[in-house]
Order: sequence, then structure tokens, then C-alpha cells
Amino acid sequence: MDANMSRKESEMVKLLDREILTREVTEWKGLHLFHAHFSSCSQKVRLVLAEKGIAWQSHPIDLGANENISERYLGINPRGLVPALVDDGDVHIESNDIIFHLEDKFPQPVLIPAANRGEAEAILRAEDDLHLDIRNVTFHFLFETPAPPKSAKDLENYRRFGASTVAGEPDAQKEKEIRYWRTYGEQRVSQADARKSVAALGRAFAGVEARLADSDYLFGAELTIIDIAWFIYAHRMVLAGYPLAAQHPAMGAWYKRLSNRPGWATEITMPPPLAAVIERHQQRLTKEGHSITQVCGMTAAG
Ligand SMILES: N[C@@H](CCC(=O)N[C@@H](CS)C(=O)NCC(=O)O)C(=O)O
Repeated sequence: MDANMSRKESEMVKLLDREILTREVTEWKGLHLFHAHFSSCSQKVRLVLAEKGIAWQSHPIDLGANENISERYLGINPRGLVPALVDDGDVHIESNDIIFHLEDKFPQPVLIPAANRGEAEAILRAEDDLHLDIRNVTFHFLFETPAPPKSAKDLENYRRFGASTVAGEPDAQKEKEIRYWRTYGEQRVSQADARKSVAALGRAFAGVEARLADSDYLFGAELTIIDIAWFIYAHRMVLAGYPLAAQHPAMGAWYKRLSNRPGWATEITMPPPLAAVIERHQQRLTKEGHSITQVCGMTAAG
């Protein structure tokens, strides 16, 4: 993402009415979230909803079955990504934009303090920029799909369905996603790329660690959206076998504290079949000398 772009220009946000091709949602009242259980961006939004005590209706999208690139879902989010929020018939996409929308509409409890709003935007932008790294880590150290998860036909439909603009502008994001899936289908995530992604996330975590040197939360004494966002990435890395507490001790303690917060356990509890898939994959990696700690030269303790 271009560092000079503002959030509005870069992440855009609310769809124009003509871009909502699945028309039924324009009639919906209240808050509806399209999301997936094991999606970091969905987790972030669900934790915001939980912390604010907001009632919402759940519309799970099965990423494994490519429901996100069905004609119906592309008619709701032309980028084919979760989450998407429908609020009284308006469609908001991009998790960070959804969060700012929720903060403005439901200001209590405050998750984005007014004094930190600009900084929070910048941090969330940096976090969003690491999304591909989180994907690389996930698809290398958590599981690896034996067959390409999206066939050539799936990708053709991905390109074909859904509006060609987002918030009135031609949108390059969908093509980027298609390229990612084509490359992943051909070569998966190489060990070298996975290692680079772990290093990028480790550098970001060092910044988080520094913030925790003299406060319980990242903006001081109270939980904010920034804690939620980094918690989700920390959790994904822990699942990948990253020794969080050994690498970043203050962050390890913060992670443990947040894990015990009411309502957060559901976000970090893995459905048993998925937990079993991850465990099997990691046992194989370890046996081959390719686990995250072996590949990145870290001690496994922690
Ligand atoms: N920048 C987007 C990223 C959304 C995103 O990439 N979502 C992932 C799940 S975390 C997704 O929908 N992946 C589609 C797939 O796996 O096919 C946001 O913050 O909402």
C-alpha cells in the first residue's frame, strides 16, 4: 500500500448501492456480519463486537469451500474477502474500515481513543500490510493444501462475478488476490518466503514489545483496538509454533492476560478437526527439521 494514501483512499469502505449485486442484503435491518471462524480479519471484528457488547447476526462463509468467491458473496463483497458488514442495508468491507464504523456508531466502551485515532489508523494500516505475511505463515506452518485450493475455473469465476468497482473506483485488490491464489496453486509458500514473513512479523512484534515496557496495554492503561489487532496476529503465530514469550517476554505475558479475558476464549479455541490437521502438519515439519523454530533458528521454549 502507498504510505502516502489516507485510509479513505486506500481501504475504501462502503459500497455504492449499484455495487451491491446481491440485492437482498439491501433490505436487511440491523447488523449482519459475513465472516469465517478461522479468519484473522473476522476475528478482529468479532472481538470488537464482543468488547462493545453489540448484537449482530452471523453469516458464516466457508472459505474452504470457496463460498467467498461465489456469485452471491461477490455480489456483497466484490473483493471476495471476509469480513463484510451489512448495516441497515449498507455494505462495509475491509475489517479496519468496519472497525472505525463500529467505533463511530457505538462509541462505548471506547476502543479507539480520540487522542490516538491517527496513530491507531497508521498502526492498523501497518497490520493490514502484514496480512500476506500472516497468510504465508498460515499456509506454510499451520497447514498446506495438497491440491490448489482454487482451480482455474474458480479463479475465472472470481474475476467474472461481482461489481468491477469498489466505492466507485476501479479496484486492483481482486486481481491481486487472483494472482496470489494462482501462484499459491502452482508453488505453495516456499520455506524462504515463509521465513521472510516470520521475520517481518517478528520485527513488528518487537515494536509491540517496546510499547509494553511500561504499560499493560499498547496505548496505556486501557484495552484498545490495537491490542485486539496484534493479539490476533500473535495468536496466529503461536499456533504456527512461534515461541512468543521467549522472543518477546512482555508480549507473552500480555498475550496470556488477554487470552483470559471474558469472551476471548471462543476466538482462540480451535475446532478439534482443524487442531488435528495443524498438529499432524507440525509433527511432519518437526520430523523433517522444518518447523518454525528450526527454520528460523529460534529456541522452541516459550
Ligand atoms: N484487507 C482485508 C483482508 C481480508 C482478507 O484477506 N480476508 C481473508 C481471511 S482473513 C479472506 O477472505 N481470504 C479469502 C480466502 O481465503 O479465499 C480486510 O482487512 O478485511
